[in-house]
Amino acid sequence: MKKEKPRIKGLYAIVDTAYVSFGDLERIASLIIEGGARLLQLRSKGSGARAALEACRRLRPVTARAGVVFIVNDRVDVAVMCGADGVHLGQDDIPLQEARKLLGGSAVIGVSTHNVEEAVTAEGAGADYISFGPIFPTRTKADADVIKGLGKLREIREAVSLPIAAIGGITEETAPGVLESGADSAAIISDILLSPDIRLKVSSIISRMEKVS
Ligand code: TZP
Ligand code: MG
Repeated sequence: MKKEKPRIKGLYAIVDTAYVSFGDLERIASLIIEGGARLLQLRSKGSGARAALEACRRLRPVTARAGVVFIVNDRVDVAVMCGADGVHLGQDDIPLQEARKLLGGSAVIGVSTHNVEEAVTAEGAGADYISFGPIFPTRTKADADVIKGLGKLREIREAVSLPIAAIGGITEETAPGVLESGADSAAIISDILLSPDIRLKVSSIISRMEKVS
């Protein structure tokens, strides 16, 4: 029987090597998974393809054992080589259609969007989900677009029907409001990775999100 494609929904945890050293990736990913996350992305900006591949090859078994969807940021080549479930593409990365040819129809492909036009284009091109943000101010992404707020998120919700992962400055406290404004998922980096108790933080975020979804 054909495996159903995972749908992007709930907490989308991102492990970012700006906050986690390469040697600590598996331990942190395991805590996030123990906290209940079902979606995990590796984001390793500027690390070099070889280090990213090595990191993904270590994280793939950790996520696979737990049945957690594993998505690689930016790099289609690394996603193919490590057998990830999918890739997340920025507006300047390889076009979605090309990524689809390399990864196949069953891969989950997400695209970063910042306005209605990009969201509609990504949907038309066959994205499985879009991210939209930054919703709130963030210190994680230096070159982040202007802050969108929840009002713009509602506009995106009106414009497309594919799953939306809101991103940027989202915390345990603000994640429920993001869902109430039309997002299917909240992508979170620093509120998780800077927490002194990552497992508890993840489970608290999830239980708050479950109350509104
Ligand atoms: N894209 C838009 S904002 C952002 C990315 C990758 C950073 C989100 O990180 P944080 O720490 O959850 O604000
Ligand atoms: Mg990118």
